[in-house]
Amino acid sequence: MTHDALDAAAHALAGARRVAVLTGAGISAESGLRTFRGAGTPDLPPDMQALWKEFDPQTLATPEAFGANPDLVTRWYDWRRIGCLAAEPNAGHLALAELERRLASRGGELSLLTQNVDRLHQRAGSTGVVELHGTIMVWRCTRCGVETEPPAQPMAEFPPRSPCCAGRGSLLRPAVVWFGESLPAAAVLAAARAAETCDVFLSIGTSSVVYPAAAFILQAAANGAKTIEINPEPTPLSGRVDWSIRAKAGDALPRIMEKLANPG
Ligand code: BJW
Repeated sequence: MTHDALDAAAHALAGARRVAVLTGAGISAESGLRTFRGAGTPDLPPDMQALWKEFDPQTLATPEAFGANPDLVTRWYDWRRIGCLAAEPNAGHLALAELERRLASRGGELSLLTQNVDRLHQRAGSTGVVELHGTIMVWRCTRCGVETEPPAQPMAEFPPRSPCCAGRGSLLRPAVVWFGESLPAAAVLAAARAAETCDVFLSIGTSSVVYPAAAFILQAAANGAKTIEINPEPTPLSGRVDWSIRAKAGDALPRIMEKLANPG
């Protein structure tokens, strides 16, 4: 990680009033949760390699997959839900919560937009988190849409029957956004507003290949914001940001916070 990019990021954040942050699976990697894509490292054990290297998104993360095999899809999501519950927020999540408090204390504002479904930002103390791809912690009835938060142990039956409309053969599905599904309208609106009005946009731990989430940083740049990417690997948008910090979020974010606290 170069000091230049870290210094530039800290300098931009020190002068910013409105900051927008987009996070992806990479920020939770240091909590032990697997990313979907990414180079990974050969020394990672098989059960920590990127999910889409072991599993096929077409048979797990689409409404068609759920329709064809709800048993398989709900078992897979419940397995991941239990993994998320067992994980703890890491230094990257905690630094973002600290940045939000720091900005608020001087009249500024941080909008945290996440593609993650794991709720680790909220558990780290971030508020008003915009969940672009929903959350795995909440499941909803396929018939009436009523939402429920399953208890913190594996579900008892697969596919899970909906408690409200079970008599009518309806199921529970995770309240996540699958490929081909629309993102929650309120989340897209909040993200677009944050991208349009921010002074600095930080993109952290995302491969920047899934849309519309990947487009928000471009929207921010078009509106004059300074843009920063934190990722150990390059992404298709690396060449379009002001500063690329090639590091793990859990290393880079605490160091940026240190520089903000002790400028010079
Ligand atoms: C670290 C690190 C460390 C590792 N520190 N970093 C425009 C163009 C082309 C296609 C489309 C388009 N607009 C829409 C589409 C279609 C589609 C899409 O984008 N497809 C592309 C893949 C080609 N988008 C959609 O379908 C979206 N819906 C939509 O647009 O509705 C309107 C519409 C409908 C119908 C037709 C057309 C439009 C919905 C997208 C839903 C995505 N869902 C998933 C699953 C969620 C549920 C679940 O958890 O299972 O969301 S897929 C998966 O990818 C998940 C993630 O949120 C999402 C993004 O992944 P993310 O977070 O970037 O993670 P990774 O794994 O990809 O990257 C991790 C990164 O971290 C890597 O770069 C590592 O290097 C890095 N890293 N360690 C920092 N320690």
